[in-house]
Amino acid sequence: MEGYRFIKSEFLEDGIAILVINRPEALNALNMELMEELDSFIGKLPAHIRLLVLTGEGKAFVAGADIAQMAGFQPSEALEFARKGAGVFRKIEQLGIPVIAAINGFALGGGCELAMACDIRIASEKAKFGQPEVKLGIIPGFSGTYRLPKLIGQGYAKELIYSGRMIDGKEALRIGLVNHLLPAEELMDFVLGLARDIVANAPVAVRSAKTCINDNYDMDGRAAIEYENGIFAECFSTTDQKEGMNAFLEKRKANFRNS
Ligand code: CO8
Repeated sequence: MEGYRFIKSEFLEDGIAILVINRPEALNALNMELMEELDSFIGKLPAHIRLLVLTGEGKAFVAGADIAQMAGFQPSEALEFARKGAGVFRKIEQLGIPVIAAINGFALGGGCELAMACDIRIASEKAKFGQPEVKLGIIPGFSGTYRLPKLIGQGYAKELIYSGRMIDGKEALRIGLVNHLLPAEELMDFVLGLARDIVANAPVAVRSAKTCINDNYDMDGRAAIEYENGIFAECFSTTDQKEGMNAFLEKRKANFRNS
């Protein structure tokens, strides 16, 4: 898509889109304009796109919110920016297609929070992670205090948020912040391989699984299981369920239609 200053994109033939945060001179720091662009891009994703890969240009994924822009904020402006960022990240989390963060470099503060809003995180060995906000006299403001403990547990999340310590990919892998760690030159091939595996599956089923996992997060166990039962049953009203099962029984490759 054209007309953006801080993001660029590529659309691959399998319905895979790559969104690159492209402000390398400031290590892809998120300012309000960049956040608006992200919001607009996500809102205008073409209907045939089945999966989005998010990555950064240069040596950073995203090195956080733009400190130069935030420095003079009044509380009301900080609230507006925090709500904007949290809202955009929530839209990414709830997008009807999977989103993979290909973490090529620094993922700090708002950058780590952006990665956590994605469904799957795959990192290069050059990546570094952290929530250094307390070093700046603030706390995570794009939902980091909500998502980090859910992802890696309260104990480790508190250690990282209170200390502001930067961790490397190996540690991020060990604590479950990322799923895989790869040499930098292999990152994109690995991510696209996984992306192609995912888009080969029934799109409605992948979308339903995402909805289920996301919504179950905030439910109690009994409600979550009941909710899953309902969504599972709905799959049986789709042509893709019939196609998937018939293809298995007829020993052929399924031809899914996203319906
Ligand atoms: N904001 C603005 N500019 C940045 C940022 C940032 N977060 N990160 C890097 N830059 C700029 C640098 O100022 C520098 O600009 P210039 O060349 O004009 O001096 C350029 O990018 C290159 O950076 P460095 O020279 O510092 O590169 P190094 O390789 O030496 O260091 C680091 C890399 C360690 C990543 C270092 O740049 C750094 O510490 N950056 C800041 C990291 C940080 O603190 N991030 C958290 C920000 S706070 C946040 O994200 C809160 C989210 C919630 C907000 C809620 C809304 C109110």
